[in-house]
Amino acid sequence: MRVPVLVWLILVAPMVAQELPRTRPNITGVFPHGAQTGGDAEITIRGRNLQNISAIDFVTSKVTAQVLETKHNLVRARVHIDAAAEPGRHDFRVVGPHGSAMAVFDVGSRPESFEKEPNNDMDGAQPLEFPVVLNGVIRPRDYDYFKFTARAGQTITFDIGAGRNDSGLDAVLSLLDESGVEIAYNDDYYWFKDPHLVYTFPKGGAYFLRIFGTGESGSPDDDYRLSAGELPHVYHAMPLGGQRGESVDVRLFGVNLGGIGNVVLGEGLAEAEVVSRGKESATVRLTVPEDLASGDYRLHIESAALPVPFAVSDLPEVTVTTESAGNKQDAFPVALPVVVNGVIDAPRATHHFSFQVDEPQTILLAVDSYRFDYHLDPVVILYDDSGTRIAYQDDPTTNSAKEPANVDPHLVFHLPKAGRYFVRVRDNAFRGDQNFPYRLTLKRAEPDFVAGIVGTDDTLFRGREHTVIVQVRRLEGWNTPVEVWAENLPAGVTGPGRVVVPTEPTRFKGTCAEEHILDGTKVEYPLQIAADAPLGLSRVRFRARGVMNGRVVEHEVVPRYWFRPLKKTQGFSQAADLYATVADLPGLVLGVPDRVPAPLEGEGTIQVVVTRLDDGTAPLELRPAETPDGLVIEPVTVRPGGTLADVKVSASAKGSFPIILEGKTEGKLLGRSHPIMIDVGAAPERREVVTNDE
Ligand SMILES: [Ca+2]
Ligand SMILES: [Ca+2]
Ligand SMILES: [Ca+2]
Ligand SMILES: [Ca+2]
Repeated sequence: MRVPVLVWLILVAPMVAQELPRTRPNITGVFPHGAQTGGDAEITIRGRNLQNISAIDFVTSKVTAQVLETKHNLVRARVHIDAAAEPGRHDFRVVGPHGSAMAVFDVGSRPESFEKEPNNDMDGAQPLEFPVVLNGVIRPRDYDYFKFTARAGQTITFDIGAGRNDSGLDAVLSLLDESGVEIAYNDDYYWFKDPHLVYTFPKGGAYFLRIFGTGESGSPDDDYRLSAGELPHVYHAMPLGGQRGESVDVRLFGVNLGGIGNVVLGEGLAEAEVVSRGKESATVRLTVPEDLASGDYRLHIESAALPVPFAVSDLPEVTVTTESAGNKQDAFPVALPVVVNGVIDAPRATHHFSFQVDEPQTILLAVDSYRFDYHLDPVVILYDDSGTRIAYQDDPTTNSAKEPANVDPHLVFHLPKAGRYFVRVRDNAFRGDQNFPYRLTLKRAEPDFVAGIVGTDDTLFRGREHTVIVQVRRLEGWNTPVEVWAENLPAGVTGPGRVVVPTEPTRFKGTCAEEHILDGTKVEYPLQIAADAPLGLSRVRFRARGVMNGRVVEHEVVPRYWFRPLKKTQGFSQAADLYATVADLPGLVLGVPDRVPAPLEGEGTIQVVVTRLDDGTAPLELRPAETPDGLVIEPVTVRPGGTLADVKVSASAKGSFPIILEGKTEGKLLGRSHPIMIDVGAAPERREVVTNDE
C-alpha cells in the first residue's frame, strides 16, 4: 500500500514526550537566611509544593534541622548550628514524598537581629548598634531606614548578603547624614548584584543607612542579611592561593585589620598565624595541609563580614606586583609549571612574564579572577621570542544570559619549538583596581575534563521517562569523547550502560536568538522508571571517564546549581549526589494562586492552569470541595486537552475564605488544588503568577 508522504511522516515521527508538570518542591524564599554558630534558629521556607515535607538535609553534618510545620507554600523548621560549623554558605534540601528542592543557608559568627517595620523613613529609622547581623525583607516599594552614630575617623563596613544567598533581591545601600543628604551609595558591588560600602566618617554624629530594592523592586521573599560595623573586611588575599604542603605568607588587603585574631582555612583545616597587622593590610602565615585536595577554599578572618577566597594548588606559586612585572622591557621570568599571583592594580597595568621551554610542547595559559568573584576581566596574550603575538584569549567562549558566564581565559597552545616566550596578562578593557587579583597558571597541558549534572534535584515519575542533562567541559586540550554512567540507580530505575559525550561543543541560542557555543557539551542521559519502582528518595551518583593519549581520566559528575542570572549560586553544588525521588505521577495538577481578590457584591476569578495526565477522554469538572457561607462558586467544565479555566467567585460577605478546588471526571476524583484564600473586599494586591520555571 502506498502511504501518502505526510501520513508516513506522522506515523514514524518520534512520539514527543509529554511535558510533565513540575510537582516537586520549589523554594522561593528563606527567612532568616542564616544563623549564628553554636545556636538554634527558627526559619520559614516559602515556595510551592512544600506540603508533606518530612526532612531538611544539610550537606554538612554540622548543621541539622527539624521540621515544625508544613503547608503547600511554607515550611517552618528549627535549625541547629554546631559551634564548629564553617561560616558561610551551606546547601540544604527540603525532602518530601513528591521530591526535593535545594536552597542555601548562611552560617555567621555574630549574634543575629531583625528589622522592625515600619522603618520606611528617617522618622521611623530603627536604631543600630554595631557590630550587627540584621535580617530584613524588602517588599515592593519598601525602604528600610536605620539610624546609628559614628565617631570621627571611624571606618564602617556595610555589606548586604542577598543574591549570594539566592534571595531575589537586587539591593541598594545608601548612607545619609543627619539632615538626610546622601553621602554614599552602592548598588552592585559584586557580580551578583549585592551592594557593599566601606565608609570613613569625617565627623562624628548621627547617620542613617537606607536599604531598598533597585527600581523599588521587592517581594515578601526578597530577604537580605546586613553585616555592619567597624569590622575587619578583607578584599583579597595575596597570594590568592598556595601549594599543598607549603608554608605561605598571605597578605590580606582590606579595612579594620589592625585587630584581627583567628584566621582559619575552610572548616578548621588549618589555622594561620598572624605575622603583622595594620589598618589596611595584615600578613598571616599559613601552612597548607599536604593532604588537601587542590581546589577552591575560603579563608575565615574572625569577625570579618565575609570570608576570602583561597585556592589550593599542586604547583609552585609566585607572587608579583606591578612594580616587579609591570615593565614590558623587563618581563618577570618564571619557570614552568607555575601559578603566578598578581593584582592588575591600575588602569592600563599589564603584567609581563617570560619563560623558556627546551622542547616543543602544548601549554596551558589560564587566568582565574572571575572564578573568585573579582571584577577583573582577564585576557592572556602569548608572544614568541621575536615579540610576535602568536596566541590570545579573552574568554573561553561567548557569554549569554542563558548559561553561567565565564570571563577567565583558558588558552591551550602548541609551542612549535624550544626557546623563550612571553606572556601578558591585563584587563580586557585596560581597567585596573586595587582589588583585581588574578592567578595565572602556566604549565604543560595535561588534558582533563570536568563533568556536571544540570540541576540538583529531580522527581522520577513511575511508568515514565526522565532525562538527566550531563555537561562536560574539556580542559587543557582534551579532545576525545567522554563516557558517562549512573552508578547506583534505585530499584526499578534503569538507564543506558554508557552515554557518550562527543567532542563537539553544544550550540544554543541566546536571549536575542543569536547563536552561542557552549564551553562544553551537553548530553541527555535518559532514565526509565518502572510502573512498580519503589517510592522514595535516592541519592544517585554519576561518573565520567575518558581516555586521551593512553591516559585514563575518571571523575565524579557533580550536580550544578540550577542557573539563574545574577545569582551567586552558580557552579557545582556542595554535594556529589543527585537527589532523585521516585513518585507517582498525579492524574491531575491544578495550578492556582495562593490568594484571589474578589469584590464585595461582585465577581472574582480564580485562574486555573489545568494539567491532566490521566489519559481520560471524559470532560473534567472543577468545583470547590466545600463552599464557605458568603461565597458562590460555579462549577466549570474543562474539555479533554483544555489547559486553562476561569472559576468565577461571587461574594456576599467581607472576609477571607479558604477554598480547595477539586477536579472530577465521570464522578471520580482526579486531583485537588492547594488551599486558595479568597479575599473579599480587600484592596487589590499584585496578581500572583504561577510559574514552574527553575
Ligand atoms: Ca523591610
Ligand atoms: Ca521598611
Ligand atoms: Ca544591587
Ligand atoms: Ca576575559
